[in-house]
Amino acid sequence: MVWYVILWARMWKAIVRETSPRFAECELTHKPRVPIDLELAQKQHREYVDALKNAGCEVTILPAEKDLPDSVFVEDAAIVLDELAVITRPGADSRKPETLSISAVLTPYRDLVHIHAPDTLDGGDITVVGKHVFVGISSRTDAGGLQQLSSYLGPHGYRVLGLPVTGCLHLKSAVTAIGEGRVLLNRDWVRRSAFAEFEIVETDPSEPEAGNALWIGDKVIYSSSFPRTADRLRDVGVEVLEVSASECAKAEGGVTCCSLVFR
Ligand code: CIR
Repeated sequence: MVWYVILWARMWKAIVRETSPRFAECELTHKPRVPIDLELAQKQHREYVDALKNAGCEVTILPAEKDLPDSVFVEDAAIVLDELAVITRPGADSRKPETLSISAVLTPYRDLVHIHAPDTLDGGDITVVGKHVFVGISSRTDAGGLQQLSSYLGPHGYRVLGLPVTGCLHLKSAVTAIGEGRVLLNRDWVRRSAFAEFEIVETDPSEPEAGNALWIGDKVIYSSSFPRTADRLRDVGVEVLEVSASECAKAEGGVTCCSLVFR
């Protein structure tokens, strides 16, 4: 019994939410609105859940939130670290109610703290590399959100650094961790020098949106839309689990956006 509890505690957990039937009404900032195929989006989401399982996650699937078009992007509602979970206050008004159900599902796993009004912060703006927490200052995350996050994480030994995000929605559209001390980044969207102490893999210049990868243990879940950058990942020994993510991309989401992954 004791061993079972220890093994369970070490297991990766992933929280996802089924796609809203109103997904096509998603927020858009940088991309033009193009038709989203809801059935295909739902199929791709199931494929994504399978990839999470293949990467070793125990997956909790929340039911769709009918009236919250972007709620499949659970990443924006919380930041889950070993020590605590921070419930965010998303920058887009249509997304603020998404945090309610995410608080409830995280309660058994972590102590929760909250980003309070008037400040805002989206989980997609947070890239964690070890004890370094990079915070994108974007159209969704403001300086006050950064300050609140710093005050929560500083006492746990995290170094929190704000970085301007240009050209894309969130910091994680531009840079994500793909291993211990290793990042994948698009140098046109984020300051490369901020990551100088890490090993850097750059996105292929023909694939600007390729900076978003979901690292879980010894694997990376990655969109099949970026074959050139996927080759670069394989070249440095990363095991890539490819998923089709075309419909999320139309809503300005990537592979990290659709889950909260933690142990
Ligand atoms: C939004 O604009 O909020 C959504 N349409 C896309 C959010 C993607 N989330 C993420 O990158 N973490």
